[in-house]
Amino acid sequence: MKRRDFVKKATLGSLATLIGAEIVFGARMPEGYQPLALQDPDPFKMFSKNKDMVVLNDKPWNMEAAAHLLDDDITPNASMFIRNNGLVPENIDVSKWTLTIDGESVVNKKTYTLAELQSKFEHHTYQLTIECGGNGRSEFNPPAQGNQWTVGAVHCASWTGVRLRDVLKDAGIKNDAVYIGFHAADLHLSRDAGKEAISRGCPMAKALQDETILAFKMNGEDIPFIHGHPLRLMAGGWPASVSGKWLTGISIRNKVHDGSKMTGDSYKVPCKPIAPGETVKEEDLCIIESMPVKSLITFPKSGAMIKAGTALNIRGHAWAGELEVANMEYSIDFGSTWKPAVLKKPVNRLAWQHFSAKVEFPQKGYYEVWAKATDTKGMAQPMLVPGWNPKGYLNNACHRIAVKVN
Ligand SMILES: Nc1nc2c(c(=O)[nH]1)N[C@H]1C(S)=C(S)[C@@H](COP(=O)(O)O)O[C@H]1N2
Ligand SMILES: [Mo]
Repeated sequence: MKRRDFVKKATLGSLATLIGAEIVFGARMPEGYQPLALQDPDPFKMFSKNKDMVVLNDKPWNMEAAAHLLDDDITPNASMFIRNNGLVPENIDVSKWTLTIDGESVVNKKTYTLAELQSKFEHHTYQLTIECGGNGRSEFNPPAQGNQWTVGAVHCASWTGVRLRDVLKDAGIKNDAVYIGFHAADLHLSRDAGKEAISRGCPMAKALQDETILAFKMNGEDIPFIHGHPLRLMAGGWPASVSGKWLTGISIRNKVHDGSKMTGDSYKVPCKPIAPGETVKEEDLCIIESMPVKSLITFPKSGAMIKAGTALNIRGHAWAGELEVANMEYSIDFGSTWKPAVLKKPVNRLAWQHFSAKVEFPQKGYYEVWAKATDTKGMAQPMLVPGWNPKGYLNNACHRIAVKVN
């Protein structure tokens, strides 16, 4: 619940707890009045986020990480970006939470409580990379509307839950099933209960993969509220918008799911490349599926200063949607020549991979270190911003940091 909404409903006692002191003349406050101390919601405290995170929007809440915050192998909550399309759910009651499996292509419509889901199906834990389709949008020219993500709308936490496949099979999948769509408890920005903030999905083949799970734990604990507590669909390697938070339902569809943000130009790119600024017809747009190969230098921070004659140990992560990263390289001469970095295998499919390199600089001066990943199909990250598209999706250009050698 947002602090503003909470304040409206809170009693004097709970207000005092939030402020951390007794409100001495509290009984004389006009009804509904918000004490000044609580008028400015602090998203860093509210969502337990690192102070270096950047707030892109507060209605809905959108926050991004900086590259150096993503240095951990397993992303902690404090550094995970937040992307909301609507208003976060109010009054979550875990004991009454249910998940309904329905749709044209379900054999038996079924509703499960959380306890049933957890006791009936086997548990699995996977580290899963999810990246917002719009990560990197801020670099497109002409600019694209939407949150101006730089590089920080990606995370790779460890998620525990049950396989979506096991649950769908328990309800029964008809032969004509082609897609699933999720339903969630957050509210449309208009607060119109008849509209869903977001209801996306994926083809059956993705829904039935081992790693596609209904998660109830993140990094070994309850999923943080803002990341989808108490239940979240996790579809690693695909645009993060498929990974529905606050999950209440899955529809098995006999056609491509047509929920909110599945239709129109949402999460779609031109099927064939277009010129920057060109308009595209809706029928020439394709739904984004697996995300493209990409990497991030998480150490050091851009702007690092080092002494001449010392080597710099850089490190970071690389990922490639449904694929693995096969090769990792770096350049200190603006991409003219590349040297190999050390690249590790993923801990499981769809988890990002760690890389490191010992970088040596020939003389004092200003350098940039660029990092480039190549996937198992031979696709490499472009050095500059790739294919312009109206909504600014899929910018997987090489990440770069500035280094000064003194
Ligand atoms: N219910 C619900 N699920 C959602 C969203 C949302 O607004 N509501 N946003 C989606 C989008 S666009 C992204 S990028 C990811 C962000 O996940 P995070 O906030 O845990 O980082 O959640 C996805 N799942
Ligand atoms: Mo997103």
